[in-house]
Amino acid sequence: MSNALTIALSKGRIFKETLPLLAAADIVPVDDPETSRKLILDTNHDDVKLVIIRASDVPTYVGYGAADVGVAGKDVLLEHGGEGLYEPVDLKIACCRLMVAGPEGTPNAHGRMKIATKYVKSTRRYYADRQEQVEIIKLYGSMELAPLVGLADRIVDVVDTGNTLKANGLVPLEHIADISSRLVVNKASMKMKHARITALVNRLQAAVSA
Ligand code: PRT
Ligand code: MG
Repeated sequence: MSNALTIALSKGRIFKETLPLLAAADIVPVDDPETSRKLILDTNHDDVKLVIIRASDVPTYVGYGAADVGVAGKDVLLEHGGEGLYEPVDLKIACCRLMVAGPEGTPNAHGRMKIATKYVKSTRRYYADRQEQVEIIKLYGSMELAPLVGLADRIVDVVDTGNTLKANGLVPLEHIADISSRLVVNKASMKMKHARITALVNRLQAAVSA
C-alpha cells in the first residue's frame, strides 16, 4: 500500500456510473479505460490512481489492501463475504435485482431442483432459509442458457430490464434481493489514510443524496 490513494473499479456500467460521483469528489481520470489498455489510470491528482479490474475481483483487491477503496455490486460483496472491508456508502448505481428465473409455465420440478448460477453462496442461503433442497450448479456466465439445454431447472442471476431473460424464453419467478453498488474501504487504509478517505466518503455520500 503506497502513499497514493488507489481506487479499484471495473470497466463498463460501474465505471460509467461512478464517474459523475467521482467528479463530484473532484477526481477525474486522465485516460478512458474503454479505449486505453492501461490498468492503472492517472487522475487529476498525482496521489490518486484508479486500477481497472474485473468486477468480481474488486473486494479481493480492497480486502488485501492492494487498493484502498473500490466500487463493487452488492451481489459480488454477498459472494465475497466482505472480510477486511468497510461498506460505508450505498452509491445507488448499477441497480438490479437478484432473482430466480426459469422457463415460463413450468411447475416446480418434483424432487431436488437444479439451479444454475454464479451466485452460489447467495443461492445456497436463499434456499436454506426456505428449507428447500436444491442442487446448485456453478457457472461463470450465460446462465440463461442452462434451462434451455436441460442443464438446470432454474437460474439465479441479476436482472435489470429483464430483456435477456425474455429473449431466452425465461421469466423472473422469485425476488431474492435488491442490488446496488457500494463503496468499499480497506480497514487498514481507513486508519492509515483516514482524512483522505473520510473526505472522499463524505463527498460521495453528498453526491448520492443530491
Ligand atoms: O462482465 P464481467 O464478466 O466482466 O463481470 P460482471 O458481469 O460481474 O461485470 P458487469 O460490469 O457486467 O457488472 C457489474 C455489476 O453491475 C454487477 O455486479 C451488478 O451489481 C451490476 N448490474 C446491474 C448488472 C446488471 N445490472 C445486469 N443487467 N450486472 C449484470 N447484468 C447482466 C444481467 O445478468 C443480464 O445478463 O446484464 C444482462 C442484461 O440485463 P437485462 O436484465 O437488462 O437484460
Ligand atoms: Mg457482465
